[in-house]
Amino acid sequence: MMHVVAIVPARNRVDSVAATVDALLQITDVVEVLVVDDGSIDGTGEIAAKAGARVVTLESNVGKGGAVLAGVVASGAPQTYLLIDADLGASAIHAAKLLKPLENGTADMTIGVFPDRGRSRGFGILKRVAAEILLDATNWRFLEPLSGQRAIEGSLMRSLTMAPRFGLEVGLTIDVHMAGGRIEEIPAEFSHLPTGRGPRGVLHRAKQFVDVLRASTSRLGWRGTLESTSRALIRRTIR
Ligand SMILES: Nc1nc2c(ncn2[C@@H]2O[C@H](COP(=O)(O)OP(=O)(O)OP(=O)(O)O)[C@@H](O)[C@H]2O)c(=O)[nH]1
Ligand SMILES: [Mg+2]
Repeated sequence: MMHVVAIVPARNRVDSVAATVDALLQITDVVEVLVVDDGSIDGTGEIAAKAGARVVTLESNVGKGGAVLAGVVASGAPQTYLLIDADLGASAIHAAKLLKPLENGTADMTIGVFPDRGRSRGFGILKRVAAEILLDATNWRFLEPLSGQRAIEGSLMRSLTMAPRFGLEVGLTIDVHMAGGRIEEIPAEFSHLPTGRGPRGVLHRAKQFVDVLRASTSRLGWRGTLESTSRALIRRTIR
């Protein structure tokens, strides 16, 4: 049996956080679910606590990377972390699959790959840019470079510097690779609540874009980031 702490960064997810917590608590190795309430104004923290999570409350919004770091700091020293988005709801139960390779000692970080139908209905451009950045950094083409569903070996996670805001995932992949960690993508039957293509979705993507480029620039330099990004964008126009 492993000793797993699940960290769920959440901002205004009163709609889905309770079901997410509930599902994670059903996973045998999960000893605690830590919801980091990042300046929510909709009662996310209260409902998460009612569902059985320990809640870390951040008074004002610090962003996903900072919230996960706050979770790690509050976590003690578990053997393994699960990072799970608050909008997974009941499908968070499938996070159990992410733990297997760590339990077997064949990976240091696993990344959950959504089934096609559960994928973001975003624009795909950011995903392509992130995939290209990670290809250059790691020599591996990731299917789901932005997936926030991960299992990570505990001491490795505690040794890393989290990239701010939505740079978190790209930063983690680069940093785990640089630290010599083995990374594996695992298909899992997750589903989430996509932001979609409306104004909120566009704003969300724009913010994510800036954060991903920042995470890349601070790790690979601006020249490398520019190269990967332009290659991803040019390929998109040619197709
Ligand atoms: N800590 C923190 N978490 C956030 C913030 N914004 C979003 N999140 C959380 O990050 C996770 C992913 O956010 P989503 O809005 O689902 O983003 P996404 O899945 O990349 O976007 P879509 O594919 O469009 O759904 C969820 O658990 C959110 O609650 C924030 O400002 N701070
Ligand atoms: Mg989502």
